[in-house]
Amino acid sequence: MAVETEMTEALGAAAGRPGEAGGGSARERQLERLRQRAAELRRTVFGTICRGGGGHIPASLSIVEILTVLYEAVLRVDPARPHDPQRDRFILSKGHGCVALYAALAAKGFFPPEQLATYGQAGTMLGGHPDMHKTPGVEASTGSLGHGLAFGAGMALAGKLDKKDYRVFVLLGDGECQEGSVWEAALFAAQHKLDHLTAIIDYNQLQALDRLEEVVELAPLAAKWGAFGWAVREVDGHGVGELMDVLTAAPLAAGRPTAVVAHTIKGKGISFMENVPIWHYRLPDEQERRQACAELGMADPLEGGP
Ligand SMILES: Cc1ncc(C[n+]2csc(CCOP(=O)(O)OP(=O)(O)O)c2C)c(N)n1
Ligand SMILES: [Mg+2]
Repeated sequence: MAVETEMTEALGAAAGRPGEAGGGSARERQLERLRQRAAELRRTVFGTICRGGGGHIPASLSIVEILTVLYEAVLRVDPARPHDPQRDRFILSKGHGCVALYAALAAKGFFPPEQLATYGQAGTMLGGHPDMHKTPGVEASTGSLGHGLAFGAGMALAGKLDKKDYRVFVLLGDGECQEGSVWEAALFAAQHKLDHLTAIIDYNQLQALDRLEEVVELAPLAAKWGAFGWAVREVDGHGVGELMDVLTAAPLAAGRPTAVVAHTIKGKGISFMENVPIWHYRLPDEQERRQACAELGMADPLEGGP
């Protein structure tokens, strides 16, 4: 199966085994392919939101590499069998970043990429937040922050009780980690030794229209997950090699859930949006759109671009 081949290659490359993966150069080729896929995803996100007439551009751009690595090199999922009981599960707990998820699911083959053009239109299956009852490949309906980790912990517990070896990955926002329900789920997962559960935290230091430190500071965030009994690793959330290494290695410790604190930049890839809170839910005007397109290397989506 293609997914397994990619997994084997990823693991072999991560371990630097010559022969199996062709050594460092095979790894570098794979990383370059992932970078290109991430760049494509970024363009798709921007084009889809501009055409759809609204959405969370910076929140989606923040998680592009994480989703690319997950869907291209980590998750054992098969679009032909979306309900396979053995499949890995992915939950986008920060549901407002859904356009990046839709783009990743379309690229993986869960639905035709042409469906992305329906985003923002009446009756679309691709709403402003993910809906598991409408969109193939979406495992949990999210958007109300603070619930994805509990969903994921339940799935991981079910897998453990059923003696299945699927893994569950949950992507959370850092502002979302101010919700008490996140920490209840974290306690629960550690208590039940859910080592098939991995939380990835999009640590971009912004929450909607403000900075974390101005609202409720979370630092030291990695230490907090550690104190809750999780095995923790901090990575560059835009570094595909680091992401692939840690996500293919999970669980990092037997009997403990894994937390990956991913340092990211909200709005990554569009210079005037990077780290600028006002862009949380805002569309660029014509001049801004042209500049963004030039930076992303794409044609203007309102004039026929991707
Ligand atoms: C329970 C709940 N409260 C408030 C909101 C409104 N809201 C949408 S996005 C967002 C910011 C969340 O911050 P973070 O998790 O850091 O996501 P980022 O802004 O970095 O994408 C908020 C408060 C929500 N969706 N759900
Ligand atoms: Mg944030």
